Amino acid sequence: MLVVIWLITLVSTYFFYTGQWSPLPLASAHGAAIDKQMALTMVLMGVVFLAAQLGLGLFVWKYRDRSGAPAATYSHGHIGLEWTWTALTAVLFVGLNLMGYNVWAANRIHGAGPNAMQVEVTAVQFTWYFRYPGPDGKFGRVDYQKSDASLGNEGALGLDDTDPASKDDIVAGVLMLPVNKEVDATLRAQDVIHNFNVPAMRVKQDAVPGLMVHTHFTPTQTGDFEVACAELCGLGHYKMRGTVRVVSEQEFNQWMAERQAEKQQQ
Ligand SMILES: [Cu+2]
Repeated sequence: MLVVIWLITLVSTYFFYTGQWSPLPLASAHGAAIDKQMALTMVLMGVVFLAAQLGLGLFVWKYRDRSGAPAATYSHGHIGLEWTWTALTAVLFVGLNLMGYNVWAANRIHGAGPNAMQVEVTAVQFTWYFRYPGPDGKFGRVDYQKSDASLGNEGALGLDDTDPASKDDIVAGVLMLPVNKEVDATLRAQDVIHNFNVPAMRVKQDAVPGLMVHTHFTPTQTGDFEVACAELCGLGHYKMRGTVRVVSEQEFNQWMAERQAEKQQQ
């Protein structure tokens, strides 16, 4: 028993220690603070975990059944010890909470900056649509009664083409973003609760039907990054993946100009 407990403890600690269970390489600006807070939590909790599990193994071994051992007696505990570890746990939890508050507030309580690029992210069983407001900076109206999944993109969102603001809206299946530019994403869901999770960017936010939920981040690396739905949303949840493609500003502007040209030809 001692061997099993220690083995599980030491092997799992080893994987964390060597970084094999670490998050993906960071690709966003705000993520550094999250990673720092996470690392601190893992180290503190790791020490507690190691001490508790190694101690458990030790006691299992020390008090194993032996012939001639004295009969077991019931212990009423030790008030001093109880107080000590309850207080230490409280200090640890409250302390980590206070330290993490600024990290949380920067992303969840304070909104995006005034120059952030507006993008709308719509989650629907089991895919993602990304909409850009176009040169007018305004998203056109969407009408769920007009939405038809078989049409894809604009049709799937139910974009109302009688609304002038919708004339220059671009809808894409891949989230194209320019590097080093803050993004203010408005999350929507058409059916059930989904979750817009970009692990490499440390972005994870629920998309809730009937709500416009904002989240903001700044990509710092170019390349393709996975979007995963992180809320169990039905049978196809496992394949509800998307892509964030981060490119140079110039490439982004060119892509956007091409989409606009296509749109205006329609
Ligand atoms: Cu989903």
